This record gives sequence, C-alpha cells and structure tokens, in this order.
Amino acid sequence: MTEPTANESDSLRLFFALWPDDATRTALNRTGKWLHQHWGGRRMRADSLHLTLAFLGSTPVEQLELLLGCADRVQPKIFELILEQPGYWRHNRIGWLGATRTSPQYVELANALNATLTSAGFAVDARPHVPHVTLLRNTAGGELPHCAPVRWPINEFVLAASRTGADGSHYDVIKRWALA
Ligand code: 2AM
Repeated sequence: MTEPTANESDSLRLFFALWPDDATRTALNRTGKWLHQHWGGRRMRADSLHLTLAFLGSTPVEQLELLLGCADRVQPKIFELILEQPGYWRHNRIGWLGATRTSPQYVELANALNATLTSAGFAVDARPHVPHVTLLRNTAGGELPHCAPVRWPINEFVLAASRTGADGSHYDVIKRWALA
C-alpha cells in the first residue's frame, strides 16, 4: 500500500476509481487531444486520467482502515467498458468521455461500492452517477462530435487521493483491488 500524504488536518480527499492500463491511457489521451481540437479548454494530463466510481471527499485518515475494509467486501467480476460518448457540462465547464450503455458488471461494481460505503456511515456523493472520464477542463464545449470508441478492459479498481498542485490536481493511488 502506498503511504498517502495527509494534509495539516490529517484528512485526505479520497475517491474510488477505475485506473487505466497504459494502452487505455494512451487511447484516452488521444481522444482528449482530439476533443480539445473541437472544444478547446485545458487538457487533463495523461497521468491523471481515471473514472470515478464513488467520491468521498475529505476523509479523516483514522477512517482509512474502515474504508479499506468496505472495499474488501466488494467482489466484482472482470468486464470491458466501452467509452464512445463525448459530453460537456456547462456548470463546471468539463468535457468528458462516457458510455452510452454501461455493462451490468459496471453498474454492480459502482452500486456495491456506494452501498457498502453508505452502510459504513461514509457520505458518498448522492447525485445520479454519470460514468465519465474528464478529458478537458475550462472548455466552451460545442457540437457533440462522433468519437472512436475506447475499449477499456477492467480488471481492477483503486482508492485514490487527490492533491492540488500549481499545475492542477495530482492523484496518488493508495490501494488496488483485483477483479475476479
Ligand atoms: P470530475 O473529473 O468530473 O471533476 C477527483 O477529484 C475525482 O472525483 C474526479 O474524477 C472528480 O470528477 C470527482 N469528483 C470531484 N468532486 C466530486 C463530487 N462532488 N461528486 C462526485 N465526484 C466528484
């Protein structure tokens, strides 16, 4: 397990996510470059690309063990995620790549994680979950172009912590869970 860096108040900004393998990261980054040509804005660094499954936000480090125990109880199966739908949110100026159809295994994984976290007393984001990989920030968006699908073999999920640096957010993977 990677030692996370806690801030002064000993809390971490945490989220569970799908973390791309090298080939998927390259494909997502290529789509980010292409979408940037259409919509402008600021591209996410390749090393920061991910898909959030459950967002916890600021969490006291003493709750980390409880959190890891929650994830240990989730037993998802390997599946493939196909991302082919670009999208844009006006309220936060994010340009993203998502899925028009998510597999039942994806829904099971996201639901199981959110359910076990909620039952342990963690306050997860309660808004409807839109599976997406953020590719652009501060973008004007525009027409939705057709996009080459990115096929992502999912064989693990991770717990990650975010820190804010001068050049944007940085993410540290704290622990990985292999899918069966
Ligand atoms: P975003 O890329 O759409 O901003 C780390 O910040 C990750 O958590 C990012 O994937 C981010 O999504 C997501 N995130 C940040 N705030 C969130 C919130 N309130 N609810 C759900 N996800 C959030």
